[in-house]
Amino acid sequence: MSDSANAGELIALALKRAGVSHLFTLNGGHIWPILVGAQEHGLRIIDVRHEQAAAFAAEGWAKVTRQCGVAAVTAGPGVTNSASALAQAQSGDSPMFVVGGRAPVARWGMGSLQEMDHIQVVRSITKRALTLGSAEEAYSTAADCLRTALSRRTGPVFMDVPLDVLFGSDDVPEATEHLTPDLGPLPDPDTVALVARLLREAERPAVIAGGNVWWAHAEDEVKRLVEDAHLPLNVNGMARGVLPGGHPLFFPRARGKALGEADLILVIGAQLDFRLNWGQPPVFAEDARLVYLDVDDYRKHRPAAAALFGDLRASVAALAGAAGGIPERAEWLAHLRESEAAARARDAAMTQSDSSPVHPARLIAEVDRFADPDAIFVGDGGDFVSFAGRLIERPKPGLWVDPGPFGCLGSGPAYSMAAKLAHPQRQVVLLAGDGALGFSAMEFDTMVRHRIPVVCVVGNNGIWALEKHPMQNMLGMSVAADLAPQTRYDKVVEALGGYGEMIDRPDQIQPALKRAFASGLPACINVICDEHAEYPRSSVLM
Ligand SMILES: Cc1ncc(C[n+]2csc(CCOP(=O)(O)OP(=O)(O)O)c2C)c(N)n1
Ligand SMILES: [Mg+2]
Repeated sequence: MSDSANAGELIALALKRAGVSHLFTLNGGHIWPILVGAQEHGLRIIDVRHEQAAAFAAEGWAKVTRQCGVAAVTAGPGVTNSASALAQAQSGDSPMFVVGGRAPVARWGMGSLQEMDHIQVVRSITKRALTLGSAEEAYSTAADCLRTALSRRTGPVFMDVPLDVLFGSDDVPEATEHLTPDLGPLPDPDTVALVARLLREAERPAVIAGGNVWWAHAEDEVKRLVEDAHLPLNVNGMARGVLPGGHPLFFPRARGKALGEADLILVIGAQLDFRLNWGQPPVFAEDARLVYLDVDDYRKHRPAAAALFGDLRASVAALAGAAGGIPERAEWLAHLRESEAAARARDAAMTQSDSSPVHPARLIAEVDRFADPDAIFVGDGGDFVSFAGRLIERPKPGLWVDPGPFGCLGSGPAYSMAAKLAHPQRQVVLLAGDGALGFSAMEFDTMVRHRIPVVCVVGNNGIWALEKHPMQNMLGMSVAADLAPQTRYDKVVEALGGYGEMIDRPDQIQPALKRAFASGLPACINVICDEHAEYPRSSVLM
């Protein structure tokens, strides 16, 4: 390496030294020095077919590794194509860094190719958005962007680099920048003691844990807290798997009772958004006292009896230490267990259906039965993913990835490829609705070229079910809610060099999965599903 390098190389070097191993991208002249720098410094470059996939892959990388995922996209349309992923990362707190090209400063305002002030567009969907001012700042600013993405409330950071700045050069720095993320203040001991007292006094305590538990690496601490203090747990977002299915303190199917009848609710790393009915009845009991533990007070719009904001892992650990030895509320837990068991029994009829075309719940149950305990499931779709989210339980967090509250269809193929790249030894199963798969099926070409053998199972019902069924229920009719029946997505994947087959009976599912994994190729099992099998939804998602 020579003593000086252009800004592109310096950015690549900062990434490499910060531990970034993969760069998701799609070519464009505005980012050539970054691509050349990445190649020089040994980052694995995964070039996709649409910038949306580059940015979603970076986000997916973050979701399965908790490292900052990185994408480089060209100026103008490259950046606008990554906007959905930035917004999804912002609403799901995924740490990612998107580097964009930018028209040169020297001709700014004169109408260069793809000239656009990206910052105006991405400011509201990122934690931080900036334009690099000079090659001298390239290395330290890139390192600082990674640190920002991983600090406090984690999230997406965007930096664009004007073409003339990118070709400017500076000395290569010797060591890496200081990269330790800022996790926020440590918990106040008096507040910890207060929360422990509230817990001790509560008769019907309950816990809801959300995605920040995952981002803060606090899953073991949450487990310790609920086990030591005998607290019933519900989870959402990336906190899925904090307790495994069947754990005596885990109540995914009795959430309504646990939170709706509690007198004290610990909200740990979760937002009071639509998923929790904004913290209002009937999901949250009207007169329950609330306690917040999170990195900050974002979306905590209900008064609380106490709050610990800051280093979430340290807060939960402190509380677990202070709350141990609280006696079990046997009656409360028995009441919840009864409700949990009844709800699980009700699902059996769906998961055992022998119908052809296949009931989506049966398909999900079969895939779940087939998969390894450490398999990573990626969900991308409507009702099909709702069935999966309800029926598939993971033994650990990080083994279930979905779009989160932003809900962007089409993120699945990119999330899956990132998951498989991060964990090559594990099975990665993409559960895709037929509608969802249409958004980015061309990424199977990326998977073929880069040898990323994800197995995709399509719940092919020929409709946009999550819209069609509610539309019919609410409006008595549906518009623009149909797809073609039995579209050959398997042939699309086969044509791109992958493995594909189409099936329509439940007994064909296990053998097809076996063949798909044995092929060693990116694969698509296209399963014709019953379009009338409606997801039993209690509310319209809005
Ligand atoms: C980018 C984007 N466009 C539209 C929607 C609205 N939407 C949510 S679910 C859904 C239907 C999905 O259909 P499919 O993937 O076939 O799954 P199914 O519901 O049929 O199981 C639609 C259109 C969305 N969430 N994201
Ligand atoms: Mg569908």
